[in-house]
Amino acid sequence: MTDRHHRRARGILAALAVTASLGTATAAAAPAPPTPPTPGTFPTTRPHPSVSAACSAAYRITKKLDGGASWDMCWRYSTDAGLILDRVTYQPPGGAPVRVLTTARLAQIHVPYDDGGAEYDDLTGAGFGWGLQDLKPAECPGGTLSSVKVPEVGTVKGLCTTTRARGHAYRMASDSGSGVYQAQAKDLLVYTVNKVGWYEYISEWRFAADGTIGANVGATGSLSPVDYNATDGRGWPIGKEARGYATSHAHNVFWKLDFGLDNGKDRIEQYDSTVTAPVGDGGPTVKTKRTAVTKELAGDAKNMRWWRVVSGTGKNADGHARSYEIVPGHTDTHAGRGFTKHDVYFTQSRACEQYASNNIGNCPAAAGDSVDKWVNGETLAKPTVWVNIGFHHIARDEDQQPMPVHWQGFQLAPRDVTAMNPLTPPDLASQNGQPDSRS
Ligand SMILES: [Cu+2]
Repeated sequence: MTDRHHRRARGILAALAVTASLGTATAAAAPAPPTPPTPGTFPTTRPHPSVSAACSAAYRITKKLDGGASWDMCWRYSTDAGLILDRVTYQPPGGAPVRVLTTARLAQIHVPYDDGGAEYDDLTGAGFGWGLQDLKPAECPGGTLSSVKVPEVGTVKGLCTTTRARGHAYRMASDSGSGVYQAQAKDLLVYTVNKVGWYEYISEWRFAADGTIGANVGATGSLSPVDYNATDGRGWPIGKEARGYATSHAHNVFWKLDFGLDNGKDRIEQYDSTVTAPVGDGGPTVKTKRTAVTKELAGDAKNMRWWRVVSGTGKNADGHARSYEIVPGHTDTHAGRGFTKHDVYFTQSRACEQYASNNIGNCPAAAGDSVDKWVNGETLAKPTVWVNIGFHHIARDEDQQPMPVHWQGFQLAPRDVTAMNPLTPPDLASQNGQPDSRS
């Protein structure tokens, strides 16, 4: 801990974490043999055999949401990554199941302090996985708490699966009379709470009936009590008068997404739109350009720029290639490290490339141990997507005590997964291509 550049393990879990980083990533549940779908989990439709989840009932999450859409996935637990979701499959109402993600999980929470004195890799260097918290039923309202076997810790009632209202799914006034087409939606929520030192991270996945996926991490718990030395201007006074300077720091959260849309080969596309000033009597014009991302890329978020993952095999009923768009939430991109400098990384999938920094995937010595090093010109035959969302945390008086949850994350929005809004009511189903002009 004397070397200021050394990545410190922190808190009471430090000793455990050191043991852990010497070991291998361990899933709580050994891969279970494929089992037939549990009868009754899909009230009206049986999952297609090729996309049914290959896990036992205890490690399977299936939910049919209001409006008739279903989600189906398997979960496992790693003492490094925490919760891992596999074979995430969306089934629109009346349609066939669509495999969206092969595997999705956190890939690091990197916490550098502004004075350069401390820098933590919470997943692979500070015991994130071992810090899984027991949840009380009240913390999982209306849902189910599942038991998670955490090596060296025991069984933790740590996984909540529930639904939560999110308001309107859509609304449209009818063109005849005073009718209104509207639907109130509920999302499927899957979350854990992991304690790392004084922080507690709520790691949440949200699955909407319209096919949207949300990934968010909420940080709560308490500010680190050993980092109250910011008299160098790199903090914020949170005690009486000008005392108790909590040191500012960043939480750079990384997710690792392996898609396999429709069980096929994915490709990546980047879109950029440029806006011109008004020309003559006309208005401003906008031109949108598509760039195929065929080689590994460290991508930077930019105004009017977005990326999507496109299926190489799957098409919707209109003949359009299915895709998911990456929709980042607010981010503070931290320029301090090669792996935090960029907002997305697309790398050729490799078994040893597991964590965005402080990688423990046993890559060859020359391979580097962070995601930026793995962007080295390879062709993206099987892309892995890394999303980096940063939060620069300048503490405030309200952060004590406990600290209110601050959230950071992104969405995966379906783009042409179905030919229309999957929740379209039957009366409007004919309006594909052009809305009814009477409206
Ligand atoms: Cu913080």
